[in-house]
Order: sequence, then structure tokens, then C-alpha cells
Amino acid sequence: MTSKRTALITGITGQDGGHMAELLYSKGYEVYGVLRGQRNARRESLTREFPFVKIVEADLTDQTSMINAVESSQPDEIYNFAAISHVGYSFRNPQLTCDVTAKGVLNLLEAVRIVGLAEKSRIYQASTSEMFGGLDYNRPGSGYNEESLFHPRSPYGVAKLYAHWIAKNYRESYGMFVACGILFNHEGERRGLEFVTRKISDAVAGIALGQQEEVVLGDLWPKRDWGYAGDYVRGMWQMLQQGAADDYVLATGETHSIEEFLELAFAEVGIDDWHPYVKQDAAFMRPAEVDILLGDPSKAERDLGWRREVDFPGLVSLMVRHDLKLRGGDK
Ligand code: NAP
Ligand code: F7E
Repeated sequence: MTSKRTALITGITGQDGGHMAELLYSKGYEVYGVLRGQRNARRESLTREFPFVKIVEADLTDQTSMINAVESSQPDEIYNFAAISHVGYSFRNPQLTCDVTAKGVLNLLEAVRIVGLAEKSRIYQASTSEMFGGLDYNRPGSGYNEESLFHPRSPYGVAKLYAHWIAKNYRESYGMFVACGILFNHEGERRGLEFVTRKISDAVAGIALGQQEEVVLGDLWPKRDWGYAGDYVRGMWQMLQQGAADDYVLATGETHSIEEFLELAFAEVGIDDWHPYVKQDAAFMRPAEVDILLGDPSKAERDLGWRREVDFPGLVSLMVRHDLKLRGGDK
């Protein structure tokens, strides 16, 4: 009889943590999730939505707790999603971002070595397109790929670049299976309300239902390569099933502005002109902006057989429909 494969997910209460918990459970894994804080507000929804997840209390910045998390779960696979992940917030809290998003990854890698699981545990590190930087520094051409230059433009991007390189360093130095997924923006029903896509889909639902009058945003011209999170967690899992660890870009190969997102989101509720409903405020602008992100997922498509299923209009539509339902609309 073969025993169940075991996975440890950090960032279990976040967007990708939820999608990955669902995917791994459907594949028959025993799923452990790292929950931080003595009174985490998301504990109740986590246990309600994913009763199968075994919670381990730990914090990425606390080495001892990470050792205990790895020791008690003995994972075959670790998905490291925990991070300060909001770019704007990282400008306001740069040291915390460094402690969690950069040094936290070192704590996890060391925990795996200290517990003696360097050969057993395969690790997924959540790297990001924010490491590339945008047009002025690093022209995307037909899309950034695994060989493109890095030029991060935020404390978040810089912290993730450290995490990316320390992950590669542990792969090269200790032969650990550490795969880095360089993921472009991925969104969906589980996206936090602090990110622009979900902020818009939630507000559009509120406006359509007469529950709010407007939405206040920052810059509308930046472009992002937006995909669906459910498609992307499949690619992350595939990365850990390969013969050797490597780095892969997951992206759609298309880029769209926030204005295009607004256009489609408002059209979904029958509003043709979104301008009267959108205000701008410098509070939502960043000291340095990444103007355009466009990814080239050719390597993942070729080597992993990864394919995304949801396109840009499909993504906007599913998010708006989800938020209409959440806010009590019957559409
Ligand atoms: P998310 O929704 O913001 O979730 C972040 C998670 O990290 C939350 O569960 C949070 O827990 C946890 N966390 C924060 N600080 C922690 C700490 N000190 N110790 C333990 N856990 C901590 O992020 P996501 O969108 O799912 O993204 C997952 C990962 O992929 C992140 O590392 C992100 O930077 C990266 N990434 C995301 C995208 C994207 O478009 N979504 C693209 C590229 C890379 P609490 O609930 O306790 O706050
Ligand atoms: O911003 C602009 C903002 O915060 C997208 C994270 O998952 O993806 C995400 O980072 C764009 C930026 O995502 C508002 O200035 C305008 O140009 O939704 P976002 P992000 O910064 O691209 C990458 C790949 C990650 O790795 C990150 O973890 O939208 N924008 N107005 C706004 N952004 C927000 N949040 N709120 C606004 O009101």
C-alpha cells in the first residue's frame, strides 16, 4: 500500500494557498497549512472552507516555528506562498517586507536542512514578474522569459529577487529540489480586495446593485499580464513533478491596461461608460511604477505541458459575476 503524499503550504489563507489546497486535496494529498498569529481573523473561514487542512502554527520570520512546521508535517512538497505580497504596502513597510518576503525564505530553506529533509522535500518558491521592472529598464519585447534581466522597482520586487536567488543557491549548493515559478499577475474569486482587479470587480458589483457610487483608484495606464489563479496553481504543481528542479515563467502572453479591465468589468453589468464611476487619488499611486508586464510562458508550455484555460474577458467576467453573487445580486 502506498502512503499518501504530504504537502505543506505556507500562505494557506491567501489566494494561491486556497487554490492549491483545493488542487492537492483533489489529488489525494494530506495537506498541512501554516497559519500565523495568535488570533488570525482568517482561521475560521479557513477551517470552514478547507476542513481537511491540518493547521500548523508558525510564522515565516520565526525560525524555530518553521523548523517545527517542517518537522511535524514531514512534507514531500512545500509550496511557499507566504509573503508581504502587496507592492504598494511594501513601500510603506520595507523592513517588514524584507523580513518576511526575503529572509523568511531563507528561514524555510534552513528549516528543511536542519530537520534533515533536504533530499526528501521538494520546494516551490513563489517568484514574481515584479523582479523584471518594466519598459524603462528592461524592454519586454515579445515577453519576459526565464533569461530576461531583472530590475525590481519596489521593496517587494527587491525582496523577491533575494528569495529567488537564495532558492537557486540552495538548489545549486545542496542539491535541494527548489523550483521557482516566475509568475505574472494571477487573479480570481479568491483575490484580496486590496489588489486592483478585485477592488474593481467588487466595486462594479456594488455599483450595479446600488450599494456604492464610485471606486477610487490610482494610475490607470499600467499594463499587466493577467491570468486566472486556478490555471496557475496547476503549473506550480507540475513544476514539482519534474525530474529536476528548474525555473519557469507562467503568464498569458497578453498585456492589458487597468482601463481595459474597467471597460470589460463595467460592460459585464451593462454600463458602457465607466468614467463617471471612477475617481483617482494619489494615495493609491506608488513612488515607482512598473509600467508594463508581459510574460512569455513558452518554456512551461513546452516542458510542463502547461496551458491556461481562462482568457482575459473570461477572467473579468468570472470575477464580476462572483462579486455580484457575494453582494446578494441574483445574476
Ligand atoms: P496573498 O493572497 O497576499 O497571501 C499571502 C499569504 O502570506 C497570506 O496567507 C498571509 O497570511 C501569509 N503571510 C504573510 N506574512 C506571513 C508571515 N510572516 N508568516 C507566515 N505567513 C505569512 O498572496 P497570493 O496572491 O496568494 O500570492 C502567493 C505568493 O505568490 C506570494 O508570495 C506572492 O508574493 C507571490 N506572487 C503572487 C502573484 C499574484 O499575482 N497573485 C504573482 C507572482 C507572485 P495572513 O492571512 O496571516 O496575512
Ligand atoms: O496593482 C495599479 C497599480 O496591486 C496592479 C501582486 O500579486 O502582482 C501583484 O502586484 C496595477 C499597478 O498588483 C490601484 O499601481 C491602480 O500598476 O493589483 P496590484 P501588482 O502591483 O501588479 C505581482 C505579479 C505580484 O507578485 C504581487 O504579489 O494597478 N493600481 N489603482 C492599483 N493597484 C491597487 N492595488 N489599488 C488601486 O487602487
